[in-house]
Amino acid sequence: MFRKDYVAPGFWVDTVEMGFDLDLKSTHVATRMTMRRNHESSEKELVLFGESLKLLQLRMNGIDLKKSDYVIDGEILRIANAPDELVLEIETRIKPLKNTSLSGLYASNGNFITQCEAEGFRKITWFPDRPDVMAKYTVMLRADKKKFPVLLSNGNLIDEGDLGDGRHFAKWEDPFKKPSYLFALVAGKLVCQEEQYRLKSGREVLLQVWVEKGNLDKTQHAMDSLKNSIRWDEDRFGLELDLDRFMIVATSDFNMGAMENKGLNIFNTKFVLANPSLATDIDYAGIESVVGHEYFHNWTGNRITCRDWFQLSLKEGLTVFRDQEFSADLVGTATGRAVKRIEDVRLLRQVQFSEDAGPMAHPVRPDSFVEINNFYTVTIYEKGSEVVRMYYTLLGHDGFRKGMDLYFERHDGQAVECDDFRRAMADSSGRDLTQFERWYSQAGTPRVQVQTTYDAAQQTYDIQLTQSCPATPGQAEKLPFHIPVAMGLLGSDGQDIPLYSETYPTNAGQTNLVLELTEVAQTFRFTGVATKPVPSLLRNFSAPVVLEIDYTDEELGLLLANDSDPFNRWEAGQRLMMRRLVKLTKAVQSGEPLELDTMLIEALRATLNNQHLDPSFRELVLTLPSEAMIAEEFAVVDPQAIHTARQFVRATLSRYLRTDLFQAYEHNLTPGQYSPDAQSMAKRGLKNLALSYLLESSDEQTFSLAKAQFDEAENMTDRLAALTALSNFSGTEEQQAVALKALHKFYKKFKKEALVIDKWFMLQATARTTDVATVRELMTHPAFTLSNPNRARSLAFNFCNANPARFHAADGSGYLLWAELVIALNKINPQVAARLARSLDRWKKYPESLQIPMKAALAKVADTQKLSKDVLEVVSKALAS
Ligand code: B3K
Ligand code: ZN
Repeated sequence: MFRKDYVAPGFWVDTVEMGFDLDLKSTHVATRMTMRRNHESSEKELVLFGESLKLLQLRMNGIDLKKSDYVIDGEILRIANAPDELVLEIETRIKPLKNTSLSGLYASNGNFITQCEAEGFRKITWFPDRPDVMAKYTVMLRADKKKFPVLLSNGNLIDEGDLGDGRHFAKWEDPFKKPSYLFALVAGKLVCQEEQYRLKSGREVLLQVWVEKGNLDKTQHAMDSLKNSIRWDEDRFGLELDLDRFMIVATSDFNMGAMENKGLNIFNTKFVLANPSLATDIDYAGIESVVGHEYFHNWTGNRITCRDWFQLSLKEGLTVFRDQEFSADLVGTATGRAVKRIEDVRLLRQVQFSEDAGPMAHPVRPDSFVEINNFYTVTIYEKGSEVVRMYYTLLGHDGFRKGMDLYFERHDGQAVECDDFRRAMADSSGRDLTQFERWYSQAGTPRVQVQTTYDAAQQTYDIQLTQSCPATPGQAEKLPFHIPVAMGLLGSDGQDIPLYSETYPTNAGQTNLVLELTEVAQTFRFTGVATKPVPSLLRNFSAPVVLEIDYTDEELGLLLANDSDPFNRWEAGQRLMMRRLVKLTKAVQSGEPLELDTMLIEALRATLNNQHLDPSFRELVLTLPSEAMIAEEFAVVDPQAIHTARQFVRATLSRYLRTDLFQAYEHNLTPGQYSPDAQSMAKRGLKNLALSYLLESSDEQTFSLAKAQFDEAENMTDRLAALTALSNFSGTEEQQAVALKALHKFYKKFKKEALVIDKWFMLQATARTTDVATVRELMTHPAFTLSNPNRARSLAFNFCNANPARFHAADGSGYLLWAELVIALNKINPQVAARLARSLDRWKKYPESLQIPMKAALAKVADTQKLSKDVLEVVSKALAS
């Protein structure tokens, strides 16, 4: 599929009426739609899409169509010579129970669930299943009353009743037109927590969170998050909930996090269910952000949707930006915002930068794809959000809001393109954003090189910025981007100095400035600079680029201790660490002795003990770059050497900061009832980081600290942190036995809680001692199955993606396991299989000795019979790189 080939639909659909006779084995679907010709389209035939359907009946304007009246070619059904206005009636039969792809209509624990984005609706009925066809839906659900007491679909419930013969019905009407990917139905044994909620306008709406029986004690946080989301969108963007009822349904069988179906969001249980004894602080934060994300889609995605799937980031990038801002606003404090920003940037750098540097690299608005489901990527989501954030940085808070207002004013009810969003931002601000378009069309992570010159006699300071962008598949040459570089200058006392630049006269005297880099190279001159300053560039990570700048250790120390921009303060610490981690990795490779200088240790000690800093910020500063991040610093990756180097730093810090770490542990206890508020979460975070460092030292004192925390924990955050520390502890045989016992105890205690058992698998998948053999053994555990995506991710994905030193075993056994898993998953669930397939994207970055077995594993997958196009696209792009 190519973006340039877009053709508007030959026919519009105005209304869709659907009737479902729900039966797990065989469901009958009757669809009646009113259609009219789109005279502006060059597509003259009536085109419908369908997949895995049994077509029973096709009727046009009341007349049964004969086989000769239409052509079915794979997934496409064409009717030539259709009249300009018509009613099309279609009857199909589908098999939900056999549908293990979790796309379309499928069964989960005996309930019916749907997932239609991107192209799942065509597994329910023949339909012009493309996002630019928006229609109004009325849905009649009929099912056995005992087995399926609850019947839900989009919009408002307009009728319900008994059908006799043990069956009942519910009729739903969605007053808003929508693309088919937002269709949803849910039927089964479910219970809900519900609440009437008053909007700012005074209108009352019904909010419901539906779960399986036994889970009602885990819905409060999702409900609170939903109410916070509704309020936030009113306050920050003036956007009100447009329905009288808003429902969330949780299912344990789901391919991703959640889905924004109109008025009937369907969620992975992971992002709904929580109570203190089962969910961690990270889970609580995840629920808040995903509930927000799906709710915000109601305006950015549903009311205004995408013209075609190449525009996916139009809704995803924007909605991620909105959910990031939501979470940041809820914390409220400046440090809280910075902490959220740092976490988001860490993800971007670790996963998106890596994607941008591999065979699947694609622009935020891709030009082609084989399988759209492979393009729900960190580039579309996270880089897409960074692109939206750059408008925010360039236009300011009020300017951005104006742009959003204009976007809604112009496009409400339409299916549009990324360019329409950019145009709204440009027109509302009067700014020329033509060059900004390259952020959508060019893939790759731009590099910005910094050169500075200080002239003491003239008191001038020049910052020269040079940009470049590496080649990506299909894009050898790149044109310069429009890059906002937020910055400040620090004096030798660490304080911001006032900025005077001829380029930005209206900002004279301010301490923060956004430089706009639009050419390959530009020099920005600052005047009246009394002493040589230390530059703080790309504040708050104002653009998704790699900033190449030569700082001395002293300069980084100054920034870490003083920068008024908390993001860059953290960044300075990361640079200090990275410099050493790279050096140490090289030392491991060449067999030199490993040493860590006191400069870093003392800088970290000062941060750890700085009571003026928020504990969550201190936790982030003290967290070493991940092994994956360190790998990005090397042309050829040596996973074992990186692991050894990083472990050495952890162990050294554990030894030198022992007293400080014990103190941090003691100071950040959170006695009393668990609360997921920012302050308590921050304390637990720092305390548990201290614990994990302390357990790098193998002695009885650290061991019993973790053991006691495990035994006495009253919440999952503390319990899991302790168990993780114990599982990675290398102590005496006796201690190992105790640790193993704790692991068994944990399993026994929580074996009925699927989400906790996922954690149990995850913890083992990522443990230092877990090798391929351990994973194979865990796969035979009765609780393990590849059919459930959460479970598959907990063990298989975590091992392949988050335990690099073990996965990249020298004998290639990790890759063999990977190939077996991808092949097995391909039969069950192509979307999930294709995700796992991506673990070998970067095979070219490894030494020859690993490349050979990696390539063999990729080839093995590529040669598999009946390979889905999902997996085929991923492995063939990897092999071609
Ligand atoms: N829009 C959905 C993702 C659908 C993925 C389809 N393979 C969730 C979200 O981004 O909110
Ligand atoms: Zn989304």
